[in-house]
Amino acid sequence: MTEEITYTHHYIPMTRDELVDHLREALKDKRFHHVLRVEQTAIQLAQANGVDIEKASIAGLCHDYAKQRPDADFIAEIKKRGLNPDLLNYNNAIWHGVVGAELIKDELGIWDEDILNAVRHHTTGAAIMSPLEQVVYMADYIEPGRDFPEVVRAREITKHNLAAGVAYQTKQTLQYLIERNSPVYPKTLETYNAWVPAYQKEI
Ligand code: DGI
Ligand code: FE
Ligand code: FE
Repeated sequence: MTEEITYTHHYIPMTRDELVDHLREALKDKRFHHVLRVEQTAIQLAQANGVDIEKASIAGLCHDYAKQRPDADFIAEIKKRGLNPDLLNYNNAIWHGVVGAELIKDELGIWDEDILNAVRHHTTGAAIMSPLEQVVYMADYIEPGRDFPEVVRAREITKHNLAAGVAYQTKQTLQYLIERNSPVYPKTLETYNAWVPAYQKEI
C-alpha cells in the first residue's frame, strides 16, 4: 500500500506533492520510480524502528536527487565549497550523495542535519549513523525493485535487525568493489570497520 504523508514539521518548505514534482523534473523515469520505492521502504523501516516517518519520506525521496547531474557540476561544487579535495579522485557514485546533500540544502531548502546526513551517507555509510541514516541506507539497498541475489537475505536480516542489515550491506558492497578492482572511498572502509565485526554473529 502506498503511503502519502502530509508534511507538518517544516523540515522542507513545500508539500510532499511539490517535492515529488521536483524529483520528477530532476530525474529520468526509472530513477524517479526508484526514489518513490525507496521512500515507501524507508517509511516501513521507520515505522518498525521508531524513526520519524516524515523525515524518512523526505530523505527517501531526496537521496538520489543529484544522481543525474553532470560531473562538471560536482567538480565545481567541490571546489567552490572547499569540500575534501580527495573527493575529486572519485566519481558520480560517491558525489551524488556527499555533494548532493549540499545541493539539496540550497535548491530544496532542507536544513535538517539528520536528513542531510541520510543523503550524504546513503552510498558509503558512516562509522556512526543515526537510526534515520540506517533506514535510508537500507531502504536504498532492499527496495522492491532490487533483484540481485543477496537482496533476499538483506531483506530478512533488516526486518529482524536494522543495524545488522547495515553490516550485511556494507560487507557485500566492499566485496563487490574489491571483486571489480574499484577504488574504495575511505568512508566505506570506516563503515566496514565500525559495523561488520560488531554484527558478525547476525550476518
Ligand atoms: O544511487 P543508487 O544506484 O540507488 O545506489 P548507491 O548510491 O548506493 O550506489 C551507487 C554506486 O556506488 C554503486 O554502484 C556502488 C558504488 N559504491 C559504493 N561504495 C563505493 C562505491 N564506489 C566506489 N568507487 N567506492 C566506494 O567506496
Ligand atoms: Fe544513490
Ligand atoms: Fe538510490
